[in-house]
Amino acid sequence: MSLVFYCGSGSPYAWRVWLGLEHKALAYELRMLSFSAEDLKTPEYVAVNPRRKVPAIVDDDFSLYESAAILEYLDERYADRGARLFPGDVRRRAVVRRMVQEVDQYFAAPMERIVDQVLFTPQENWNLERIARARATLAEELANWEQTIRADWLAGAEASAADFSLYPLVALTQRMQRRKPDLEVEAMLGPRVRAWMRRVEALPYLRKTWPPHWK
Ligand SMILES: N[C@@H](CCC(=O)N[C@@H](CS)C(=O)NCC(=O)O)C(=O)O
Repeated sequence: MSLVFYCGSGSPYAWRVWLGLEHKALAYELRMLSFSAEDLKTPEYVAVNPRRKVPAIVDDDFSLYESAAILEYLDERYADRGARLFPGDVRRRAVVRRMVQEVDQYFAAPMERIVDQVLFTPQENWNLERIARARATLAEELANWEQTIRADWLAGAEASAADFSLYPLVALTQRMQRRKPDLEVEAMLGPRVRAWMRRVEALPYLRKTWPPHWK
């Protein structure tokens, strides 16, 4: 078996796959691509992911991109390894899939709008109204997650793809605050979300997957 994981430091989508690989205790080769060196635009990488984004994996002769699909693939292909990312029970599995969708549909979009402004736009050109609208949406979403959490993990007693999808985006939101302190991210985090974050941060492999340029 040869499993190659193409990652980019700080990408929340790549980070979820990294957490998934570690959770399942899979052996993989990490290839950390550089956005600034344009590694994602090389013909070799475009052959793996024509959308020129991370993450992607190559499992022997099979390439796959899109982080949510990768998590499902890894869990099914390596069902007998490590812990599950999606529960075996059909209804519980449907709930985890729903949560991953909710993260991608409702949390990721405003997060990307903030990243686009705060990280990739010179400060003098920031659209403060756009940032404020995105922040308000994130605050609403975090309030929803605060209500959703009823156990140790988002979908119950065990960590799942849902936790690995949401956590990197919340961590990235906190990171944005370093550039724009009045985002007041901490004010958006309720007690259950905070306790959940501490549980994710206590996972033995979390540090290993921390974005290298954040360390
Ligand atoms: N829906 C994709 C999103 C992947 C994505 O947007 N990756 C970003 C990094 S966070 C990327 O590679 N961007 C490169 C670029 O736009 O040049 C997934 O879930 O895998």
